[in-house]
Amino acid sequence: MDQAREDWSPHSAHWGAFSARWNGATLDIRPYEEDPAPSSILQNFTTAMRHKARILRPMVRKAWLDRSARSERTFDQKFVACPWDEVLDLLANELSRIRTEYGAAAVYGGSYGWSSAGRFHHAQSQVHRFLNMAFGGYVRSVNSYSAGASAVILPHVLGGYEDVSRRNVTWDQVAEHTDTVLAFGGMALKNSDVASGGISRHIERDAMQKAARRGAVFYGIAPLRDDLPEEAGARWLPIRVGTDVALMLALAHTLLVENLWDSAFVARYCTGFDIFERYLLGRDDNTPKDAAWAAGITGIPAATIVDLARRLPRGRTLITVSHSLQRAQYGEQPVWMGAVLAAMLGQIGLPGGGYNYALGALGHTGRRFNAVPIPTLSQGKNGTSEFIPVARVADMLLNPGESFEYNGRSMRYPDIKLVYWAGGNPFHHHQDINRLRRAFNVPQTIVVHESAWTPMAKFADIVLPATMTLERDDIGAAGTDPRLIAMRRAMDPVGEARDDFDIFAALSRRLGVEQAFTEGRDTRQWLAHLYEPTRKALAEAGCDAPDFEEFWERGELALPSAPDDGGFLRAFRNDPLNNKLPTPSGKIEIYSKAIAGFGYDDCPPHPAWLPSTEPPDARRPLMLIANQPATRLHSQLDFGAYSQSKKIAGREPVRLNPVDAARRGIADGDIVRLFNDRGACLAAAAITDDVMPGVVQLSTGAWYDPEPGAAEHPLCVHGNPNVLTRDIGTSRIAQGCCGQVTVVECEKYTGALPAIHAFDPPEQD
Ligand code: PGD
Repeated sequence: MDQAREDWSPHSAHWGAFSARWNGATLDIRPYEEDPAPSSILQNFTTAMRHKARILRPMVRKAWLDRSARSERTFDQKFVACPWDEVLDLLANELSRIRTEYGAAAVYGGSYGWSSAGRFHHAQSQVHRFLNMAFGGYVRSVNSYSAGASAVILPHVLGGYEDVSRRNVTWDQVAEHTDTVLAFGGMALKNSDVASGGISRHIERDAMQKAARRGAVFYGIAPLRDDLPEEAGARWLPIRVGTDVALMLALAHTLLVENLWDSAFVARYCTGFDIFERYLLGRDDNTPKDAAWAAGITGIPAATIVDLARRLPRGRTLITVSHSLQRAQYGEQPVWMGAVLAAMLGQIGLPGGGYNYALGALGHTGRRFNAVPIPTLSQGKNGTSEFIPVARVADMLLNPGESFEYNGRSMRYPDIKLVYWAGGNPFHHHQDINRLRRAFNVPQTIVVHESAWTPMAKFADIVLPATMTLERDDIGAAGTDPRLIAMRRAMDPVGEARDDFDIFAALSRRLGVEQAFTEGRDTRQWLAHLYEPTRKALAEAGCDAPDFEEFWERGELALPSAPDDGGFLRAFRNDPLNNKLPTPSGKIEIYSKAIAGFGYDDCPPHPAWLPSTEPPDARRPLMLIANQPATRLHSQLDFGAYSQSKKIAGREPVRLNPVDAARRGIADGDIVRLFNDRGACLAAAAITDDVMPGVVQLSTGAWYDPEPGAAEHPLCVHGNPNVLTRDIGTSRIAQGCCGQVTVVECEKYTGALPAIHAFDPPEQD
């Protein structure tokens, strides 16, 4: 056991800056003192560092080593420990074989995942850099599981994604100017607790409270009451899952027919309203999208919709649409329609008004950008042009050579022989895990760097133990956070764990590209090198700009913020002729000729109501919301103290309404089985009227724990909702992930309770 330490080490995680000190048994955590609302997720670190789930040494799947007898990968096969030198030789040979036999386009290095906050030991950047230098490239992925649909549709409609979500309305503007916030999908604090690269101050709670005290009214349009924090004093409008577009259309319809819309704004700044207007009024389909029509779809009374519409033009109104709405089939539609509704209100570009897609989705949004660059590791040049939209990974592996559509292009899936993953957990993040398991049985070899025995590590062939963030030095920084943090190592690496960088440096040596990969620098020299552009920019701006050693000694550095100028939407509003939007028309596209040209019936050329092709029915009557967890980031540190403290008898809680619970004879704390045609999992019932009737909510991130045995659809005994979700693209335009919602049934589990093995290491030979 490591010796207790006296010193506190400054550090940072995606969920906040903090200091840490090893007390000989656990880690003491002290949140960053200037943070007004530190995240409880920090407490996961306390017990995590020496947990049994940590990977202690390199391991190789026995069945993979014994190639002649290679069987299907399963989660209960044995692993063999392998010394570092041997495993690196083995892997270097395997990489060379794949490159010689199949070329770089046979390697999937998409390796999606959040990994840890440091800007140098960022696992995804490291693996991409390595594959570019050592392999001539790899098949990459584009977009994210967070914003798969919006990242594609928003550039068509408003000419950008970053500028609409991050460089737009700030929390200061909301606190000062906004009168009404219409939050589709809410703005839950558990989401803004997190910002990739780190965050020194969580400001959202106080900003919402300040606005509410000034008289601003927040409407939480969501199936869950707590999608907005108590401090917002919100009016909750429970809405049937996946029907927000119908409500938005009805609001637009009322604005139009009661002449409450800003026709001058639409005429000056938008294109295509006339075509959309025909749809809204039902000129061609005899279905006016009015409040009565929407009431039948959304479950919100028509009078409530009309009253809400009448309120919107009074005062400063901000429309927000959360990521969750677009992580569903046809997820492009609410993102587009939110912009159209805001355009009809004519406030886009005004302080605290208009449209801010995904405000509050992360701690990056609603803030000013830094006026200086932050450290970034160059990933080199990818010599392979092939890519997939990130959530199509199982499709790709299962269907090599098959064609698919993406954003107006017809493309083909590559034939993948080797998968290299570092810093992500697809058996947490991907949909329809039973299908994913089949897909990950296709490649010849799977390599994973991990710090813990996640299900992805247990499904790999070669598993290399990576250090956890607190076991190495790094720099924490985000483009919208005013602090650069010296992330000092707080303890020694567990077992034989190595930094991802050191693993890739050793592999590069074997492959003859060490100099290209390391550029002759060790970690400390890299940190100083990456720090330099920030220091230089600070000096040029006349700010405090210490050299690297001094910054490291101090532990943090203040970064100046750029002005709160409203971004390109404000500039466009102020001068639309000289500051055209980067759309084909230079305006807000209510109708898109480009999208019309794609001819996709699952993404028409103006926003429209497209009902899900898998609605609830008598067999699967409940809508499951599989949202982001409040007790951890995704699946990271699910074995940590805070995440564990919120489980019920070790299983993930599923929240359901008392009406649905009573109908099924389920009591608080009962173990229940959630199921549909794709799979089943156990979870523990938490009964609450914060969840509307007809809805159950099970957050993502409980590590997949299949009951042992050969079943094709094994029961996950721990509570991973992705055994239930649908693995389809949002539409042909974006092919985003649809993990947020699915139909299920829920019953009290009466069988013998299977033990939870999610955090046990695999058996060793
Ligand atoms: P994490 O749990 O953050 O999930 O998916 P993602 O794969 O990012 O996984 C990160 C992994 O990196 C962890 O296993 C951690 O141990 C490992 N790691 C951390 N630091 C290091 C390091 O330094 N080196 C190495 N080698 N490994 C490291 C998140 C994804 O899930 C996202 S972003 C979203 S938005 C989606 N959300 C949903 C959803 O809402 N609903 C469903 N059903 N599904 C989703 N999936 C998506």
